[in-house]
Amino acid sequence: MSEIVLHHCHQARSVRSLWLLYEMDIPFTLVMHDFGKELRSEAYLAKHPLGRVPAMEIDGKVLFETGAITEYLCEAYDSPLGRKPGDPERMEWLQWLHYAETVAVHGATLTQQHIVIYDDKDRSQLLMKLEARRLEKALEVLDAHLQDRDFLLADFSAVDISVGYSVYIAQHFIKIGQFEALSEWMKRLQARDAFIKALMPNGKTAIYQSKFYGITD
Ligand SMILES: N[C@@H](CCC(=O)N[C@@H](CS)C(=O)NCC(=O)O)C(=O)O
Repeated sequence: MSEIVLHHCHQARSVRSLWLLYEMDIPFTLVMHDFGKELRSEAYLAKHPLGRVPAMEIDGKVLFETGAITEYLCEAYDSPLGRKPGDPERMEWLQWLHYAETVAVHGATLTQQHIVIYDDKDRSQLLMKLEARRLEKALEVLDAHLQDRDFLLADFSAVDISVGYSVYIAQHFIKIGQFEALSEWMKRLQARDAFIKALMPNGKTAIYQSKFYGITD
């Protein structure tokens, strides 16, 4: 069995890896970081050259990028949450795995605009509007896909985790109640023990202090 260490910040993309580890019931060590300067320490930059989370140490080697971590863990542990080459759902599994980042980048830009930049004069209303609209369109695609199914594939899989985290972030900027199938899917995901555990308050500062960040004008 591999020795796994996950570097994580509360509510950051590393939630995907943490949630997956809990779903897979794999033993690991969790190293929590504060979101901010701590990630730029020399020690952490040696693990992730951009000082981002997650970084996962696996038997002394470091792997970063949530998509790669998801694919690696599912393969290495032969998990039913993955879809191996040759599986009829392999193509769709890969598509949603990467779509998770298409959704997340809009959430990340909006996080930067609303939260990381704290002086109003430095924010761009235009960028916030544009990104909120692009995020909404990306959610529309998910809602349409989820019309007649409970999960992105036939059963719950690792891609529900990857995309689910992106929608968790999106909820801070877009009212997802307008998307019925997407909202029901999110409720199913948020009720899972592993999701609840991965997002449990843990003494570290939350990135999202408010439930919703709207555009002011
Ligand atoms: N595509 C990467 C994105 C990683 C990423 O940007 N993580 C953010 C948290 S959501 C981060 O660590 N930001 C810290 C920073 O930029 O200082 C992945 O999926 O792992």
